[in-house]
Amino acid sequence: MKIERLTLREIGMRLKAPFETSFGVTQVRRILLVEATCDGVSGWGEITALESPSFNSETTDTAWHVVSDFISSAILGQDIPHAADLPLLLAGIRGHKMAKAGVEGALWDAEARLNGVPLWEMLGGTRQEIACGVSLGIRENPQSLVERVAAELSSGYQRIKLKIKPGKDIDFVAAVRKEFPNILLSVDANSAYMLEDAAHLQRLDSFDLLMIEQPLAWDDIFSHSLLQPQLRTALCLDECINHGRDAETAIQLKACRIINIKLGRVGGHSGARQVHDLCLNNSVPVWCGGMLESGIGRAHNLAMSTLPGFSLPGDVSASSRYWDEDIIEPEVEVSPRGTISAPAGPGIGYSVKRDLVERLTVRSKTWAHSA
Ligand code: OSB
Ligand code: MG
Repeated sequence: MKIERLTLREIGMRLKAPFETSFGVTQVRRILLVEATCDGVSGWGEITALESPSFNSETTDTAWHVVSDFISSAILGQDIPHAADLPLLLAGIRGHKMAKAGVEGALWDAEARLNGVPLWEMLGGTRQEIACGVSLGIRENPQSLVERVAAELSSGYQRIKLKIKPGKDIDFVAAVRKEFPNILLSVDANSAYMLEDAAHLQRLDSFDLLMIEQPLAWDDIFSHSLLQPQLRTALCLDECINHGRDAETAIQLKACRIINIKLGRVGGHSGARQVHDLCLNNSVPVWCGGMLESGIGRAHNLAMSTLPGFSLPGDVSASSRYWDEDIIEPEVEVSPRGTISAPAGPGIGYSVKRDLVERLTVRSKTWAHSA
């Protein structure tokens, strides 16, 4: 498949409500979309970097720079057998996994469309529908969090994840657990604690949580391996896992018992499959994380979540929880049972609303191979 044309664009999308994590509040997303044309067919990908380097070291602007100044020239006019071969072309560019993942996503969509098959099937997906959970931002007080949880449960979501940080943790989790004794409940600290907080984190053991996600530093697997034996609750790593080797390290060190896979963080579908396969072989459950994506990123997350190792509900939820109007048709919808069906159409299985994308576009650049 020949990579003939690449368009990079930045769109601005306003979240329905601000989303607060331990590292800050997000209200307006600056999202980069990638459209790649291969053998005359175009595919779409999303770059999931945030606006600031607060989750990992990438940002919307670093990804713009890396795609514009390095990735575009490395791939334009290249003929590769499969989208999965992209990492080889980009081996000379270190890091910048989210930038690479957005481009790889566009190639996977294009390849699946060229073959006339759904992306999820091409990836080796085995489930027709995926189990969905929600990630709830930090709230002002426990009572408003409990109300939010009640609303999500009544929509059918199968697992509730609460964002926590020091000072906004025990009371919030206790209130939710008291009101809902039997739900699947987890917490995500986004690296807000230190190993010295182990005794404090042990207090979470009494709430029968499914997992505690990424309590310690974003780049420190070793400290998690010292914390895990001090807790009854399973740890889950998010920020720490950037490729198969990190997953291997975490599993060998027993730094966690569950791994969250984010397409952007691990560099795209091929990196995600490596982490997935390794976890499956080691009986470590995985689930799909989210980065407040538009419908394009959401559709890629859905496709990935159909792989057999995704045995826990992920953070992939309905478009309407985030956006007044999403950029895909139909929007991502969740059944009353808290599931999303894998689409039957080719590629990501959703069509991109080009008019809306155009209206939301802040800047764009196109590279075409002439020959
Ligand atoms: O750590 O999972 C995270 C959002 C932005 C950055 C990091 C994270 C999150 C979420 C939201 O938890 C997941 C989503 O609903 O997209
Ligand atoms: Mg997380």
